[in-house]
Amino acid sequence: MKTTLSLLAATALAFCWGANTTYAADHMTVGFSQIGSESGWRAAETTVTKREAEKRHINLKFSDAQQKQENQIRAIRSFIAQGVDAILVAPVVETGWDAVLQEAKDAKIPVVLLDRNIRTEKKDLYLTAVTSDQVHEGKVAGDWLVKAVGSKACNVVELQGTTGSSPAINRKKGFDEAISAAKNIKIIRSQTGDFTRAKGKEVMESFIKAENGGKGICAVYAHNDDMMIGAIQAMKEAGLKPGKDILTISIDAVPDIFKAMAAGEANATVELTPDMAGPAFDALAAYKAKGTMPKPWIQTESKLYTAKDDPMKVYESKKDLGY
Ligand code: GYE
Repeated sequence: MKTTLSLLAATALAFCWGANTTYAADHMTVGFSQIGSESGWRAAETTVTKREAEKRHINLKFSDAQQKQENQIRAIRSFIAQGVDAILVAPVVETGWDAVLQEAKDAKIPVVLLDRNIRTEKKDLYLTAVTSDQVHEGKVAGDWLVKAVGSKACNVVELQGTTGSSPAINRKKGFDEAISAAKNIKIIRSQTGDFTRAKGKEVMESFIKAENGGKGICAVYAHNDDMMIGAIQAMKEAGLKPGKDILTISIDAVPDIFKAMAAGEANATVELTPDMAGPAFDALAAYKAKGTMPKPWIQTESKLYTAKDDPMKVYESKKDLGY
């Protein structure tokens, strides 16, 4: 009974997306609304997306929104007007997408979300989302810190990602859950560094100033490595020893965090692959060619790396991953 129902639902969904239209699986024209290049990871995602499109003979129309949602919405409308075959969106924040994604749906243009999610009541506004489990990433980070500090009292400062973005919301949630049972670990300051090195450095400077020159800080949790790299700079300029006096845990596993680990200035990171476009293009090709409905969420892996994992070897290996 269940199978029939899900088959019916899939067919209905496929129909409303116009899967009955025949498309050439390759030589698709795909519009990509990218957030910007706020971090090394985001730049790598763009590189990989362009490379994967080329490999698949996909005509990619790329738009850089410079971190602004209104630029993303404008780009999506332009893609719709151009009659592209599909649209990729990395949504800068979770909300405010219903209207423009409804326009894409009405134009029978499938949308795939990359690396971030949206919050909407209407579940059929996108074909699938290719993202990591960001709550899990925060939990992996928190679990590492709980193990690293043992029963020692530990005051943590947190550098949050972009306000209102799914990774910032979810990575905070997961980390808070992981440390909730450890009464000796407390987040004493938490502020957005907007996923950038510059803002991460600036906010960390203010934390150091507010916490007796950093003496009150036992660890930094940053929602991405780029903010951590900025924070490491701030700690060193204040005469502190990041990775030693103050533990560091962040997310993305970009090459430069492994260089910091090799120098004894960083402790751990949770890996996020920059290759979200490969699975997205594969799902789109199957959908266009055969009407195959992908799973609503294509989840990417999250692996913990620490300074014990031969950081320079990992650093070298990152060159093939779009960095
Ligand atoms: O961690 C960060 C980028 O959306 C999960 O965005 C992505 C995050 C990533 O700015 O480096």
